[in-house]
Amino acid sequence: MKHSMNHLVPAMLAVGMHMSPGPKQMPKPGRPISYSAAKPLILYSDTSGKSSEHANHRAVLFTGRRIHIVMVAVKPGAPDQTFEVHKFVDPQIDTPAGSRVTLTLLNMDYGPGMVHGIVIGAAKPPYKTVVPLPVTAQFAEIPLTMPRTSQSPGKSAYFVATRTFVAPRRPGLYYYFCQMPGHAKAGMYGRWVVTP
Ligand SMILES: [Cu+2]
Repeated sequence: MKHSMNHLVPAMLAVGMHMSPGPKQMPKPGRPISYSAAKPLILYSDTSGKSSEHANHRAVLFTGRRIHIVMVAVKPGAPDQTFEVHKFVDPQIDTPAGSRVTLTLLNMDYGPGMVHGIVIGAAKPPYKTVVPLPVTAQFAEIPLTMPRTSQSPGKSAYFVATRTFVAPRRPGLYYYFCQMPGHAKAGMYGRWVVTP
C-alpha cells in the first residue's frame, strides 16, 4: 500500500504543475502594484474562462481541478458597485465541485469608502445593508481591499488580494458578493455555481 502511494505522489505533482493556469506573475500580498503590473491581471481577467451569453444572462465557465480567477472590482468606466470578469459585469461564475480555486481581487475603484472584498457563500439576494456571515454558510472570503490611489488610472497604485480555497464537493447555487456595508444591497454580487 505504502509503496503504491509513493508512486502516486510524483505523478500528482506533475499533473498539478502542468495544469496550473493563471497569470504568469502574481503581485506580492499587501503591497500596491503599478498600473503596468496590474495590466497582465486585467488581461487575464478579461480572457480566462469560457463565456456564454443569452438574453441578459452572462456566465463564465471555468473547468479543471485547478483554477485561477481574477475578478476586478469596478473597472474604470464600469457601473458603481460591480465586479468585472471576462468583460462582463457581475456574471455568473461556474466552477467544478471540489476544484481548487485561486481567486484574485483587483480593486480598480477610486474614492473614499470604495473598499471592496468578496464573500462566496449561501447568502442569497436581496441583501440588507450588512449581510450576516454565518461561517458555516460561506466557503471563501477575500478581505476588504483598498481603492486605487490616484484619480488617474494610469498613475495609480492598485491593491490586490488572493485566496485559494476548495469549491464545495456538492454542486449547487451560491453567490459572491462584496461584504462592504451597502455594496451587496446596491448590486455588487453575482451567482457562483458549483457544477457536477
Ligand atoms: Cu464593495
